[in-house]
Amino acid sequence: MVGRILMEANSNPSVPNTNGYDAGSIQVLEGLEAVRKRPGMYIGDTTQKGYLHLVWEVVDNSVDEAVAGFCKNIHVIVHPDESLTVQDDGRGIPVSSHKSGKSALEVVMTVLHAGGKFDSTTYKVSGGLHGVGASVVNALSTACRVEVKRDGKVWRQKYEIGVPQGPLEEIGIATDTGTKTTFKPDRSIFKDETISFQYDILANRFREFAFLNAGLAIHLKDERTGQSETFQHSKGLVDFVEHINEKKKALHSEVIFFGGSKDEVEVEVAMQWNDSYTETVYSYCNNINTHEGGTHLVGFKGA
Ligand code: 0RA
Repeated sequence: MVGRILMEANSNPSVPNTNGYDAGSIQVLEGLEAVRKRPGMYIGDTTQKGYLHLVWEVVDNSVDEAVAGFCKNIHVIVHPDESLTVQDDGRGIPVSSHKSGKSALEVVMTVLHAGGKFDSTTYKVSGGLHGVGASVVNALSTACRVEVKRDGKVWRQKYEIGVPQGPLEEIGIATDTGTKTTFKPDRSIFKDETISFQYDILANRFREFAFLNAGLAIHLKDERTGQSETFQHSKGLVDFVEHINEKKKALHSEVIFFGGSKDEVEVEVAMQWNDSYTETVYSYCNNINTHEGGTHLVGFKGA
């Protein structure tokens, strides 16, 4: 589904003033309305789970950039006011003008399903069954700010509940590239006061990402508590299996590892026997744990 995120010139009191930006346009974002009206359709639910989904959406986009081979570091910072920043050192979301006259960045941030994936050749692999993209996170945030470093410049655009608060602006010079997104979830959507970015849940997912994507460094910092950690595993799946077998007695010291690719499908396997009677098998597809298995696991077991 593709829908624009705009609203009829402020007829809806839940949409903030766009400060004259796009004021001439009666065009508006049914998409934004759809997301805000039925958030569950886009992020599952509006409990703790849906709230964390916002983080996964934004981090997934940076992980995709890492899978594509352009990003080595992802910083995730939880701020004291429960806003959250995801910063990567990838190529930066393109800022060039789209045929609509809007920047590619604005399209990514305001049009449903235009996030990250651009075209089928850019990313061969993209996880996220729920890859609904940054525009959904934007629509469900009271404030969102994206900064892109590209072509020697720093670009920035700000939004409130998905609505741009001005044009994409050039705000400085850059010597490197990347994308930084800061968003503050709208607590009129996530009403339960006990909902928060739980450190351990974030840490566990980022650890898993680091095992699944050898070399990728994910730096987590919680400014609410001062806690911080970097997840990085140069040996990827081999490190993962060693971690899983840490408290067990391995029957051979070296983890068996092999992989290959065919028809643009890449496969990796790591395994190590231990002296227990139970088998532990984890299978993933595009960074997502396939709890119910699949043809990848059937093929492996058959072989
Ligand atoms: C498509 C094309 C290009 C960059 C990205 C997507 C991109 C998206 C995100 C989202 C978060 N971080 C990101 N980093 C990169 C650029 C293609 C090019 O430069 O040729």
